[in-house]
Amino acid sequence: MWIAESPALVGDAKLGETERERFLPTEYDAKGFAIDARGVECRDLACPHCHLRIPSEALERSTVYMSIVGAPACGKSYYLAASTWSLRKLFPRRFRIDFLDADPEMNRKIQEYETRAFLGPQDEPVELDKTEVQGELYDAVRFEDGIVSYPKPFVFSLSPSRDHPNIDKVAKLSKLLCLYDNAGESFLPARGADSATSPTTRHLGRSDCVFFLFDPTQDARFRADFREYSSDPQLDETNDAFRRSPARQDAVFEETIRRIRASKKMYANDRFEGLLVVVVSKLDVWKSELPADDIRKDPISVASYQGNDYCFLRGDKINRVSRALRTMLARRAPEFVAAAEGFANEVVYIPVSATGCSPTIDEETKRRGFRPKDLNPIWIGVPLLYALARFTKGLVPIRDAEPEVGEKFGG
Ligand SMILES: Nc1nc2c(ncn2[C@@H]2O[C@H](COP(=O)(O)OP(=O)(O)OP(=O)(O)O)[C@@H](O)[C@H]2O)c(=O)[nH]1
Ligand SMILES: [Mg+2]
Repeated sequence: MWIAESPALVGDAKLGETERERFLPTEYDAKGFAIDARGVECRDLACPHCHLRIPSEALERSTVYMSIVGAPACGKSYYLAASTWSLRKLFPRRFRIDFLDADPEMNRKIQEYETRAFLGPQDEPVELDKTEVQGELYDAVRFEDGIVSYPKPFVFSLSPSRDHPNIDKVAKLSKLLCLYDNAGESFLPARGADSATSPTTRHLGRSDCVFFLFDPTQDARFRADFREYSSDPQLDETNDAFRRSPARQDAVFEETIRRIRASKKMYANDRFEGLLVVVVSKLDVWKSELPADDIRKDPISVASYQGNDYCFLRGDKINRVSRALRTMLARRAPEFVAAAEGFANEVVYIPVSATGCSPTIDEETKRRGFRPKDLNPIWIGVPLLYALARFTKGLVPIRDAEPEVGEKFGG
């Protein structure tokens, strides 16, 4: 459907009286854009089912859905904000990929997260709010049978820049990337956490890739060991200033598997065909568990081809860290590793820190959080880069070694 442009055409049966009118056009201009009942050319599109706005590029490009899953307070919102903020720089600068908001209005909340965490007064601690299960991150749609509350998606458009090595395949390589920031409560095994009237996590059924955020600081077995060398306040058993999940992370993971199985209509012996990335968060707290040299820098190398420098992901470095991280997890949470590998054919373990440092409390103002000037994320873009390298062959190059001099780049 199209969204009327003329200010006189307001009101929609599903979205309410203040929304602009949705309509099926009968008249178009020479470029194929609809003309509304008042003769005004329209630009915006809406879904014919729920009437919510969709980015116009959705008609021309395929969409890759990726789900970010995890218990309350495991670091999902921080992960999302820090990774999109870092990829906005990394994609154009190093990978020659344009990474833009497909619709700035739809991505407003994520821009707010980024601004708040990274661009505010540099010396004052700030904290991102807990994600709520209702409110501005949801759209209410009135159907005949009742009101359904949909989580708002964040949509990014990805396309090779003019100097990308595979620019000749621009139509095939350009994608929309759709992500959601759910509240951890929506993933808990509780009645009503996800339902037909509140389909908060149904994106799981669509996802090609699931990022399960495992936060070791939420597990007493890890906390006990980490306390020996880290003073992060989240490790302190007596400090109740920091939120903790009411459910164990393996229970959240089991519930996630159950929902994916149900919505993808999988049989008991079927395995998940997509990619499961176990993103192990808050790496700044426990980085001494991994070889320092392996995580000091992003696993990205540069190669020269026909006089230009191109960046590519180092699959071998990511796999090496994944193996070390798997060992570290299996020692303390073997049930989680077994469940992950029993569910998906392909599992990769990637450590990240969204902040690079621990939260602090300002002595004077008593404000809690992170000072923007102290933020220094570690490996934060890697899970998304890796997933994109897997799903859009040729957009983000990945290799297991430096290429030979003059070897054709890309592919
Ligand atoms: N040390 C450290 N702490 C972090 C990091 N990321 C997040 N935190 C802490 O973890 C808390 C929870 O992070 P959020 O991103 O809000 O967690 P969430 O998963 O979005 O939580 P819900 O919205 O309740 O589902 C934050 O307030 C931070 O104090 C990190 O990279 N390192
Ligand atoms: Mg959140």
